[in-house]
Amino acid sequence: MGGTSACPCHKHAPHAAHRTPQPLRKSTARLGRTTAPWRTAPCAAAYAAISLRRGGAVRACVAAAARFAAVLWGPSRAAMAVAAAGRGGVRRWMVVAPFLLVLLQLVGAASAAALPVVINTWAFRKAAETAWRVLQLGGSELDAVERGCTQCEIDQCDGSVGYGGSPDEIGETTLDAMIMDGNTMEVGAVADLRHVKNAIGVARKVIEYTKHTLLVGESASLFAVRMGFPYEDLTTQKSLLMYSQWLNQSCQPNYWKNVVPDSSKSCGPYKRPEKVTCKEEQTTSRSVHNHDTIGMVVIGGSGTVASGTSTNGAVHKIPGRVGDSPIAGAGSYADSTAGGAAATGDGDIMMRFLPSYQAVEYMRMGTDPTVACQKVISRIQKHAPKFFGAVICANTTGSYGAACNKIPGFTQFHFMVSSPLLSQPTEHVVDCI
Ligand code: SD4
Repeated sequence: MGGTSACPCHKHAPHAAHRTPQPLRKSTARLGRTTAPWRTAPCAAAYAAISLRRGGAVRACVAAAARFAAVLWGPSRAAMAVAAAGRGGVRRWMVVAPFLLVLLQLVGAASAAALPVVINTWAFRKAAETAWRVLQLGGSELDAVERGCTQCEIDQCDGSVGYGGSPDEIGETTLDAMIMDGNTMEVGAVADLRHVKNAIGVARKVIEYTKHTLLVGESASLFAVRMGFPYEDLTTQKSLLMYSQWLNQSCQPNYWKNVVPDSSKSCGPYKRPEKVTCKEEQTTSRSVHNHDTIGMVVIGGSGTVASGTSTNGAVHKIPGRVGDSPIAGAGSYADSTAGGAAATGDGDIMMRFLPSYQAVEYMRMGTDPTVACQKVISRIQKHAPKFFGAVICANTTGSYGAACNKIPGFTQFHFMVSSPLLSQPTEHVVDCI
Protein backbone atom coordinates (compact mmCIF):
# COMPACT_ATOMS: atom_id res chain seq x y z
CA MET A 1 0.00 0.00 0.00
CA GLY A 2 1.26 3.45 -0.86
CA GLY A 3 0.66 6.44 1.42
CA THR A 4 -1.84 7.24 4.12
CA SER A 5 -4.43 8.29 1.56
CA ALA A 6 -4.73 4.73 0.35
CA CYS A 7 -5.16 3.37 3.86
CA PRO A 8 -8.69 2.13 4.61
CA CYS A 9 -8.98 3.87 7.94
CA HIS A 10 -12.74 4.27 7.91
CA LYS A 11 -15.06 1.58 9.05
CA HIS A 12 -18.15 1.31 6.93
CA ALA A 13 -21.62 0.90 8.24
CA PRO A 14 -23.36 -1.93 6.48
CA HIS A 15 -26.67 -0.83 5.07
CA ALA A 16 -28.40 -4.14 4.71
CA ALA A 17 -31.87 -2.90 5.50
CA HIS A 18 -33.72 -6.13 5.66
CA ARG A 19 -35.64 -5.48 8.83
CA THR A 20 -39.25 -4.49 8.43
CA PRO A 21 -40.37 -2.48 11.43
CA GLN A 22 -43.11 -4.40 13.19
CA PRO A 23 -46.38 -2.76 14.13
CA LEU A 24 -46.04 -1.58 17.66
CA ARG A 25 -48.32 -2.34 20.53
CA LYS A 26 -46.58 -0.15 23.06
CA SER A 27 -46.90 -0.34 26.75
CA THR A 28 -46.30 2.82 28.70
CA ALA A 29 -43.06 1.40 30.03
CA ARG A 30 -40.10 3.73 29.88
CA LEU A 31 -36.60 3.08 31.13
CA GLY A 32 -37.63 -0.08 32.86
CA ARG A 33 -40.54 1.33 34.79
CA THR A 34 -43.13 -1.23 34.02
CA THR A 35 -46.72 -0.52 33.29
CA ALA A 36 -48.17 -1.79 36.51
CA PRO A 37 -47.01 0.91 38.93
CA TRP A 38 -48.07 3.63 36.55
CA ARG A 39 -51.42 2.07 36.03
CA THR A 40 -51.69 1.70 39.77
CA ALA A 41 -50.78 5.31 40.56
CA PRO A 42 -54.11 6.84 39.47
CA CYS A 43 -55.98 3.96 41.12
CA ALA A 44 -54.16 4.57 44.36
CA ALA A 45 -54.89 8.28 44.18
CA ALA A 46 -58.57 7.66 43.51
CA TYR A 47 -58.75 5.14 46.30
CA ALA A 48 -57.11 7.64 48.62
CA ALA A 49 -59.63 10.30 47.64
CA ILE A 50 -62.56 7.99 48.36
CA SER A 51 -61.03 7.00 51.66
CA LEU A 52 -60.53 10.66 52.55
CA ARG A 53 -64.20 11.35 52.02
CA ARG A 54 -65.09 8.40 54.16
CA GLY A 55 -62.93 9.79 56.89
CA GLY A 56 -59.37 10.32 57.88
CA ALA A 57 -56.20 11.36 56.10
CA VAL A 58 -54.30 8.60 57.80
CA ARG A 59 -56.62 5.93 56.52
CA ALA A 60 -56.40 7.46 53.04
CA CYS A 61 -52.63 7.43 53.10
CA VAL A 62 -52.49 3.90 54.38
CA ALA A 63 -54.98 2.76 51.75
CA ALA A 64 -53.08 4.36 48.89
CA ALA A 65 -49.78 3.09 50.18
CA ALA A 66 -51.19 -0.39 50.59
CA ARG A 67 -52.38 -0.53 47.02
CA PHE A 68 -49.00 0.60 45.72
CA ALA A 69 -47.21 -1.80 48.00
CA ALA A 70 -49.38 -4.72 46.91
CA VAL A 71 -48.27 -4.18 43.34
CA LEU A 72 -44.66 -3.42 44.06
CA TRP A 73 -43.96 -5.85 46.89
CA GLY A 74 -46.72 -8.42 46.74
CA PRO A 75 -49.80 -8.72 48.96
CA SER A 76 -48.21 -10.34 52.02
CA ARG A 77 -45.42 -7.80 52.53
CA ALA A 78 -47.88 -5.01 51.87
CA ALA A 79 -50.29 -6.41 54.46
CA MET A 80 -47.53 -6.59 57.06
CA ALA A 81 -46.58 -2.98 56.43
CA VAL A 82 -50.17 -1.80 56.65
CA ALA A 83 -50.72 -3.78 59.84
CA ALA A 84 -47.68 -2.04 61.32
CA ALA A 85 -49.09 1.30 60.25
CA GLY A 86 -52.46 0.47 61.70
CA ARG A 87 -51.32 0.05 65.29
CA GLY A 88 -52.78 3.41 66.15
CA GLY A 89 -52.59 7.06 67.04
CA VAL A 90 -49.64 9.37 66.53
CA ARG A 91 -47.32 6.39 66.23
CA ARG A 92 -49.24 5.47 63.09
CA TRP A 93 -48.08 8.66 61.41
CA MET A 94 -44.52 7.91 62.31
CA VAL A 95 -44.86 4.62 60.50
CA VAL A 96 -46.86 5.89 57.55
CA ALA A 97 -44.68 8.88 56.67
CA PRO A 98 -41.42 7.03 55.96
CA PHE A 99 -43.41 4.28 54.30
CA LEU A 100 -44.88 6.76 51.85
CA LEU A 101 -41.49 8.32 51.24
CA VAL A 102 -40.06 4.96 50.36
CA LEU A 103 -43.00 4.36 48.05
CA LEU A 104 -42.41 7.65 46.27
CA GLN A 105 -38.84 6.60 45.67
CA LEU A 106 -39.96 3.22 44.44
CA VAL A 107 -42.34 4.80 41.95
CA GLY A 108 -39.36 6.50 40.43
CA ALA A 109 -36.98 3.60 40.40
CA ALA A 110 -38.49 0.19 40.70
CA SER A 111 -40.42 -2.06 38.41
CA ALA A 112 -43.29 -4.30 39.35
CA ALA A 113 -42.14 -7.73 40.27
CA ALA A 114 -43.88 -11.03 39.92
CA LEU A 115 -42.84 -14.51 38.93
CA PRO A 116 -42.66 -16.21 36.55
CA VAL A 117 -41.33 -13.70 34.07
CA VAL A 118 -40.14 -14.01 30.48
CA ILE A 119 -38.33 -11.16 28.75
CA ASN A 120 -36.87 -11.15 25.28
CA THR A 121 -35.13 -8.69 23.00
CA TRP A 122 -37.01 -6.81 20.28
CA ALA A 123 -40.70 -7.03 19.48
CA PHE A 124 -40.55 -10.76 18.81
CA ARG A 125 -44.08 -11.40 20.01
CA LYS A 126 -44.54 -14.96 18.80
CA ALA A 127 -41.36 -16.03 20.51
CA ALA A 128 -42.56 -14.42 23.75
CA GLU A 129 -45.97 -16.07 23.47
CA THR A 130 -44.42 -19.46 22.79
CA ALA A 131 -42.07 -19.28 25.77
CA TRP A 132 -44.86 -18.08 28.05
CA ARG A 133 -47.17 -20.88 26.87
CA VAL A 134 -44.48 -23.48 27.55
CA LEU A 135 -44.16 -22.20 31.12
CA GLN A 136 -47.93 -22.12 31.61
CA LEU A 137 -48.15 -25.72 30.44
CA GLY A 138 -45.62 -26.79 33.03
CA GLY A 139 -42.48 -26.82 30.90
CA SER A 140 -39.14 -25.97 32.48
CA GLU A 141 -37.39 -22.63 32.19
CA LEU A 142 -34.90 -24.19 29.75
CA ASP A 143 -37.79 -25.58 27.70
CA ALA A 144 -39.32 -22.11 27.54
CA VAL A 145 -36.06 -20.52 26.37
CA GLU A 146 -35.47 -23.24 23.81
CA ARG A 147 -39.01 -23.21 22.41
CA GLY A 148 -39.23 -19.42 22.41
CA CYS A 149 -35.99 -18.96 20.51
CA THR A 150 -36.83 -21.87 18.20
CA GLN A 151 -40.04 -20.04 17.28
CA CYS A 152 -37.91 -17.09 16.17
CA GLU A 153 -35.67 -19.41 14.14
CA ILE A 154 -38.75 -20.82 12.39
CA ASP A 155 -40.18 -17.33 11.80
CA GLN A 156 -36.76 -16.03 10.66
CA CYS A 157 -37.39 -13.09 13.02
CA ASP A 158 -36.47 -9.87 11.23
CA GLY A 159 -34.27 -11.93 8.90
CA SER A 160 -31.64 -11.87 11.65
CA VAL A 161 -32.52 -15.15 13.34
CA GLY A 162 -32.58 -18.56 11.70
CA TYR A 163 -31.98 -19.69 8.15
CA GLY A 164 -31.84 -17.48 5.06
CA GLY A 165 -30.44 -14.34 6.69
CA SER A 166 -27.14 -12.50 7.01
CA PRO A 167 -25.26 -14.19 4.15
CA ASP A 168 -21.52 -14.06 4.79
CA GLU A 169 -18.83 -13.13 2.26
CA ILE A 170 -19.37 -16.36 0.37
CA GLY A 171 -23.16 -16.14 0.56
CA GLU A 172 -23.64 -18.71 3.30
CA THR A 173 -25.89 -18.33 6.35
CA THR A 174 -24.30 -19.55 9.57
CA LEU A 175 -25.87 -19.60 13.02
CA ASP A 176 -24.80 -18.83 16.58
CA ALA A 177 -26.84 -19.82 19.65
CA MET A 178 -26.54 -20.60 23.32
CA ILE A 179 -28.66 -21.70 26.25
CA MET A 180 -27.75 -21.47 29.93
CA ASP A 181 -29.12 -23.18 33.02
CA GLY A 182 -28.91 -20.80 35.98
CA ASN A 183 -29.25 -23.64 38.50
CA THR A 184 -26.35 -25.79 37.34
CA MET A 185 -24.50 -23.01 35.48
CA GLU A 186 -24.26 -25.37 32.50
CA VAL A 187 -24.06 -23.79 29.07
CA GLY A 188 -24.65 -25.35 25.66
CA ALA A 189 -23.62 -23.32 22.64
CA VAL A 190 -22.98 -23.61 18.92
CA ALA A 191 -21.15 -21.10 16.75
CA ASP A 192 -20.67 -20.83 13.01
CA LEU A 193 -23.19 -23.68 12.71
CA ARG A 194 -23.84 -24.62 9.09
CA HIS A 195 -26.68 -26.48 7.35
CA VAL A 196 -28.78 -26.92 10.49
CA LYS A 197 -31.75 -24.65 11.16
CA ASN A 198 -32.52 -25.19 14.85
CA ALA A 199 -29.36 -23.74 16.39
CA ILE A 200 -30.72 -23.34 19.92
CA GLY A 201 -32.04 -26.91 19.79
CA VAL A 202 -28.53 -28.11 19.01
CA ALA A 203 -27.17 -25.90 21.81
CA ARG A 204 -29.54 -27.62 24.25
CA LYS A 205 -28.20 -30.99 23.10
CA VAL A 206 -24.68 -29.79 23.92
CA ILE A 207 -25.82 -29.46 27.54
CA GLU A 208 -27.75 -32.72 27.59
CA TYR A 209 -25.37 -35.05 25.78
CA THR A 210 -21.85 -33.66 26.15
CA LYS A 211 -19.49 -32.35 28.79
CA HIS A 212 -18.54 -29.49 26.46
CA THR A 213 -19.85 -25.95 26.37
CA LEU A 214 -19.32 -24.72 22.80
CA LEU A 215 -19.13 -26.57 19.47
CA VAL A 216 -18.28 -24.76 16.26
CA GLY A 217 -18.44 -24.92 12.49
CA GLU A 218 -19.00 -27.97 10.36
CA SER A 219 -18.10 -30.20 13.31
CA ALA A 220 -21.02 -28.74 15.24
CA SER A 221 -23.19 -29.61 12.23
CA LEU A 222 -22.00 -33.22 12.35
CA PHE A 223 -22.83 -33.32 16.06
CA ALA A 224 -26.30 -31.95 15.23
CA VAL A 225 -26.87 -34.65 12.65
CA ARG A 226 -25.90 -37.31 15.20
CA MET A 227 -28.46 -35.76 17.53
CA GLY A 228 -31.11 -36.17 14.84
CA PHE A 229 -31.29 -32.71 13.30
CA PRO A 230 -31.75 -32.49 9.52
CA TYR A 231 -28.77 -31.32 7.44
CA GLU A 232 -30.17 -28.83 4.97
CA ASP A 233 -29.45 -25.75 2.93
CA LEU A 234 -29.92 -22.52 4.84
CA THR A 235 -29.87 -20.41 1.69
CA THR A 236 -33.07 -18.75 0.47
CA GLN A 237 -33.96 -16.62 -2.55
CA LYS A 238 -33.75 -13.61 -0.26
CA SER A 239 -30.28 -14.42 1.05
CA LEU A 240 -29.08 -15.12 -2.49
CA LEU A 241 -30.40 -11.76 -3.63
CA MET A 242 -28.74 -9.97 -0.72
CA TYR A 243 -25.50 -11.68 -1.58
CA SER A 244 -25.57 -10.87 -5.28
CA GLN A 245 -26.49 -7.23 -4.59
CA TRP A 246 -23.55 -6.99 -2.23
CA LEU A 247 -21.21 -8.43 -4.86
CA ASN A 248 -22.58 -5.96 -7.40
CA GLN A 249 -21.76 -3.06 -5.11
CA SER A 250 -18.10 -4.03 -4.85
CA CYS A 251 -18.66 -5.98 -1.64
CA GLN A 252 -19.68 -2.86 0.28
CA PRO A 253 -19.91 -2.70 3.20
CA ASN A 254 -17.56 -5.25 4.69
CA TYR A 255 -15.57 -5.91 7.84
CA TRP A 256 -11.99 -5.61 6.61
CA LYS A 257 -9.59 -2.88 7.63
CA ASN A 258 -5.99 -1.93 6.92
CA VAL A 259 -5.68 -4.34 3.98
CA VAL A 260 -4.76 -4.13 0.33
CA PRO A 261 -6.47 -3.67 -2.03
CA ASP A 262 -8.60 -0.96 -0.40
CA SER A 263 -11.53 -2.79 1.14
CA SER A 264 -13.79 0.28 0.76
CA LYS A 265 -13.55 -0.06 -2.99
CA SER A 266 -12.87 -3.63 -3.91
CA CYS A 267 -13.86 -7.21 -3.21
CA GLY A 268 -10.33 -8.38 -2.69
CA PRO A 269 -8.89 -10.92 -2.18
CA TYR A 270 -7.27 -8.87 0.52
CA LYS A 271 -3.93 -9.27 2.13
CA ARG A 272 -2.06 -7.36 4.73
CA PRO A 273 0.02 -4.44 3.49
CA GLU A 274 3.79 -4.28 3.75
CA LYS A 275 3.35 -1.63 6.38
CA VAL A 276 0.23 -0.47 8.23
CA THR A 277 0.32 3.31 8.10
CA CYS A 278 -2.76 4.22 10.09
CA LYS A 279 -5.06 2.82 12.77
CA GLU A 280 -8.74 2.09 12.42
CA GLU A 281 -10.83 4.74 14.11
CA GLN A 282 -13.58 3.65 16.49
CA THR A 283 -16.90 4.28 14.78
CA THR A 284 -20.27 2.68 14.48
CA SER A 285 -19.51 -0.47 12.56
CA ARG A 286 -23.05 -1.76 12.21
CA SER A 287 -26.29 -0.45 10.95
CA VAL A 288 -29.22 -0.64 13.30
CA HIS A 289 -30.93 -2.73 10.65
CA ASN A 290 -28.03 -5.07 10.29
CA HIS A 291 -29.01 -7.51 12.97
CA ASP A 292 -31.56 -8.27 15.68
CA THR A 293 -30.66 -11.31 17.75
CA ILE A 294 -33.25 -12.91 19.97
CA GLY A 295 -32.02 -13.01 23.56
CA MET A 296 -34.36 -14.39 26.20
CA VAL A 297 -34.39 -14.64 29.98
CA VAL A 298 -36.93 -16.88 31.73
CA ILE A 299 -37.36 -16.89 35.50
CA GLY A 300 -39.72 -19.54 36.80
CA GLY A 301 -42.07 -19.34 39.76
CA SER A 302 -39.44 -20.69 42.11
CA GLY A 303 -36.75 -18.29 40.90
CA THR A 304 -34.95 -20.68 38.56
CA VAL A 305 -33.25 -18.66 35.83
CA ALA A 306 -32.51 -19.76 32.25
CA SER A 307 -31.36 -17.69 29.31
CA GLY A 308 -30.54 -18.12 25.64
CA THR A 309 -29.85 -16.48 22.31
CA SER A 310 -30.11 -17.30 18.64
CA THR A 311 -28.88 -15.33 15.64
CA ASN A 312 -27.47 -15.55 12.16
CA GLY A 313 -24.95 -12.89 13.14
CA ALA A 314 -23.72 -10.00 11.05
CA VAL A 315 -24.58 -9.47 7.40
CA HIS A 316 -21.61 -10.02 5.01
CA LYS A 317 -19.37 -11.16 7.86
CA ILE A 318 -16.01 -12.70 7.12
CA PRO A 319 -16.46 -16.51 7.08
CA GLY A 320 -15.56 -17.97 10.44
CA ARG A 321 -16.71 -14.89 12.36
CA VAL A 322 -18.47 -15.70 15.63
CA GLY A 323 -20.39 -13.00 17.46
CA ASP A 324 -21.26 -12.48 21.09
CA SER A 325 -24.48 -14.49 21.04
CA PRO A 326 -23.02 -17.97 21.73
CA ILE A 327 -20.57 -16.70 24.36
CA ALA A 328 -21.67 -17.17 27.96
CA GLY A 329 -21.65 -13.84 29.77
CA ALA A 330 -21.66 -11.94 26.50
CA GLY A 331 -24.80 -13.04 24.59
CA SER A 332 -26.61 -14.05 27.75
CA TYR A 333 -26.06 -15.18 31.31
CA ALA A 334 -28.23 -16.88 33.91
CA ASP A 335 -27.67 -17.42 37.60
CA SER A 336 -30.56 -18.53 39.79
CA THR A 337 -28.96 -16.80 42.76
CA ALA A 338 -29.11 -13.40 41.08
CA GLY A 339 -30.92 -13.10 37.74
CA GLY A 340 -30.43 -13.20 34.01
CA ALA A 341 -29.48 -10.90 31.15
CA ALA A 342 -29.15 -11.01 27.38
CA ALA A 343 -27.59 -8.70 24.83
CA THR A 344 -28.22 -7.72 21.24
CA GLY A 345 -26.28 -5.51 18.87
CA ASP A 346 -22.76 -5.24 17.60
CA GLY A 347 -21.33 -8.43 19.02
CA ASP A 348 -17.79 -7.73 17.87
CA ILE A 349 -17.71 -4.84 20.32
CA MET A 350 -20.12 -6.05 23.00
CA MET A 351 -18.48 -9.42 23.59
CA ARG A 352 -15.34 -7.66 24.82
CA PHE A 353 -17.26 -6.40 27.86
CA LEU A 354 -19.23 -9.51 28.85
CA PRO A 355 -22.28 -7.30 29.35
CA SER A 356 -24.70 -10.06 30.36
CA TYR A 357 -22.37 -11.38 33.05
CA GLN A 358 -21.69 -7.87 34.26
CA ALA A 359 -25.40 -7.02 34.45
CA VAL A 360 -26.12 -10.15 36.50
CA GLU A 361 -23.30 -9.28 38.87
CA TYR A 362 -24.71 -5.77 39.32
CA MET A 363 -28.10 -7.31 40.12
CA ARG A 364 -26.46 -9.69 42.58
CA MET A 365 -25.20 -6.61 44.41
CA GLY A 366 -28.79 -5.37 44.65
CA THR A 367 -28.82 -3.03 41.68
CA ASP A 368 -32.23 -2.55 40.08
CA PRO A 369 -32.38 -4.41 36.70
CA THR A 370 -32.90 -1.23 34.67
CA VAL A 371 -29.95 0.41 36.36
CA ALA A 372 -27.84 -2.74 35.92
CA CYS A 373 -28.57 -2.69 32.18
CA GLN A 374 -27.76 1.03 32.01
CA LYS A 375 -24.50 0.54 33.83
CA VAL A 376 -23.22 -2.05 31.37
CA ILE A 377 -24.25 0.11 28.42
CA SER A 378 -22.36 3.04 29.98
CA ARG A 379 -19.25 0.93 30.43
CA ILE A 380 -19.19 0.05 26.75
CA GLN A 381 -20.03 3.64 25.76
CA LYS A 382 -16.83 4.85 27.37
CA HIS A 383 -14.79 2.84 24.88
CA ALA A 384 -17.13 2.74 21.90
CA PRO A 385 -19.51 5.71 22.09
CA LYS A 386 -21.19 4.85 18.79
CA PHE A 387 -21.74 1.15 19.30
CA PHE A 388 -25.11 -0.35 18.44
CA GLY A 389 -26.50 -2.42 21.27
CA ALA A 390 -29.02 -3.11 23.99
CA VAL A 391 -29.30 -5.32 27.06
CA ILE A 392 -32.29 -6.82 28.89
CA CYS A 393 -32.10 -7.73 32.59
CA ALA A 394 -34.31 -9.48 35.15
CA ASN A 395 -33.68 -10.41 38.77
CA THR A 396 -34.99 -13.32 40.77
CA THR A 397 -37.88 -11.28 42.24
CA GLY A 398 -39.23 -10.90 38.70
CA SER A 399 -38.25 -7.25 38.40
CA TYR A 400 -36.90 -6.40 34.94
CA GLY A 401 -35.53 -3.63 32.75
CA ALA A 402 -33.55 -2.83 29.64
CA ALA A 403 -31.17 -0.22 28.26
CA CYS A 404 -29.65 0.71 24.92
CA ASN A 405 -27.01 3.00 23.51
CA LYS A 406 -28.44 6.04 21.76
CA ILE A 407 -27.07 6.51 18.26
CA PRO A 408 -28.59 8.05 15.13
CA GLY A 409 -31.44 5.81 13.99
CA PHE A 410 -31.59 3.95 17.28
CA THR A 411 -33.10 5.98 20.08
CA GLN A 412 -35.51 3.46 21.55
CA PHE A 413 -35.34 -0.24 22.17
CA HIS A 414 -38.34 -2.55 22.12
CA PHE A 415 -38.56 -5.73 24.13
CA MET A 416 -41.21 -8.21 25.18
CA VAL A 417 -42.32 -9.03 28.70
CA SER A 418 -44.61 -11.81 29.89
CA SER A 419 -45.63 -11.82 33.53
CA PRO A 420 -48.68 -12.52 35.71
CA LEU A 421 -49.00 -8.72 36.04
CA LEU A 422 -49.70 -8.42 32.33
CA SER A 423 -52.76 -9.87 30.66
CA GLN A 424 -50.64 -11.03 27.72
CA PRO A 425 -47.03 -10.87 26.50
CA THR A 426 -46.57 -7.15 26.10
CA GLU A 427 -44.18 -4.99 24.14
CA HIS A 428 -42.19 -2.52 26.23
CA VAL A 429 -39.98 0.30 25.08
CA VAL A 430 -37.07 2.15 26.68
CA ASP A 431 -35.38 5.33 25.60
CA CYS A 432 -31.72 4.77 24.84
CA ILE A 433 -29.13 6.54 26.98
C1 SD4 B 1 -23.85 -10.61 16.60
N1 SD4 B 1 -25.01 -9.74 18.50
O1 SD4 B 1 -23.62 -11.63 15.98
C2 SD4 B 1 -25.18 -10.48 17.28
C3 SD4 B 1 -26.16 -9.87 16.38
C4 SD4 B 1 -27.25 -9.15 17.09
O2 SD4 B 1 -29.00 -7.79 17.18
O3 SD4 B 1 -27.38 -9.08 18.21
N2 SD4 B 1 -28.13 -8.51 16.50
O4 SD4 B 1 -23.07 -9.67 16.65
